Amino acid sequence: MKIAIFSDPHLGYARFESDSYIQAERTILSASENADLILCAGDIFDVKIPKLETLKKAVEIFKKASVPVFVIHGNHERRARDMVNPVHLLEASTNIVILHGKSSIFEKNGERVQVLGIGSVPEEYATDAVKKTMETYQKDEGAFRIIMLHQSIKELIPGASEEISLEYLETLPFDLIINGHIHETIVKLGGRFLIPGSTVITQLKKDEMAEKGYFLYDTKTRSSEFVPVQSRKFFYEKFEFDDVSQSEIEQQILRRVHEIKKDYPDAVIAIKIDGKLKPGLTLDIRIDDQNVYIENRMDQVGLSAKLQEVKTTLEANLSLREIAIRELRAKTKDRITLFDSSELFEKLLNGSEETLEYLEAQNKNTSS
Ligand SMILES: [Mn+2]
Repeated sequence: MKIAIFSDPHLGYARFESDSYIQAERTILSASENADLILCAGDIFDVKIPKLETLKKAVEIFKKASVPVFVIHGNHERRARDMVNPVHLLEASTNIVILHGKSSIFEKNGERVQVLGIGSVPEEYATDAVKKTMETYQKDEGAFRIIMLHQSIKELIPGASEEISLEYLETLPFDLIINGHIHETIVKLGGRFLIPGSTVITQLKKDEMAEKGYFLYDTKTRSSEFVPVQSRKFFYEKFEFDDVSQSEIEQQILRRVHEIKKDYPDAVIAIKIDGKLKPGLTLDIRIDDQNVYIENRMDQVGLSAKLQEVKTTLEANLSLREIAIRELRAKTKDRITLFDSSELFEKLLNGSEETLEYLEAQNKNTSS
């Protein structure tokens, strides 16, 4: 049997709204053609209460599925117990089946697939939720068994602690473990654990340069292939400058943007600028293109230097007032030498009038 697995279409996602619809529809159409069953691992919608336009689109898109579709809800759709979420509405209007804490069997040509779904729960409850569900789970011995989740995974998130672990999931009696939530395509446990990733760009991060699409899993060979779905190209470009002027930066960036646009006119481009400007300059780059996003980190203290600064501050056990005065002193260093930073800080605390009086007095003192 062939099973198509996709996730996180985030229908209605504001920044790339039409992409979210178009790419989800292409996924459903392609999956219907290639698979006997479609699974969607949550975050079908971007928000808990989508606008009517999005709901209508979702119904139209999921109605195009010509094979059964099993889904779970994601964290973006999760609402309090007994409340209606948008996936419930989609189930009431189409043929999709929601699996939350329950399993369903799909049978074709004498072959059975049993899918257990557990929709998103807060991360700290994920392991307990799975354990609890397993207590009542009726394992179908003769079926190919799948569990589908929408959670963070301990081993995949740096610094994670309470998240459910791959180590635990691996011990469960399933042939295939599917997870949503993480928007990047990931394969683990020799192909037994699959994260298809999102079908739309949602974060302007480097990972998003990878192709969007779905997994096509073959239960006979117990292997999968990633089927790309035509989607908007994303480029993540990093620039580093040293001792340059604003116009040099602008020129270089524009050259690269034009180069990309020549091949992909509607590409989304994220540009990260790092480095140092010529002394005394500040960077104000604006590119007149709504698909170009600029992250300006010029002339900022490097991250490690910043961390060290915070550490030193903590160690010094300074009061908020002392920290503020120190910051003010650092900011005004070499620029304002006429008065004392801590004195100025006190005046600022007392209001703008007093500050102005103080500055004027200082000015008179020095010019006379
Ligand atoms: Mn998501």
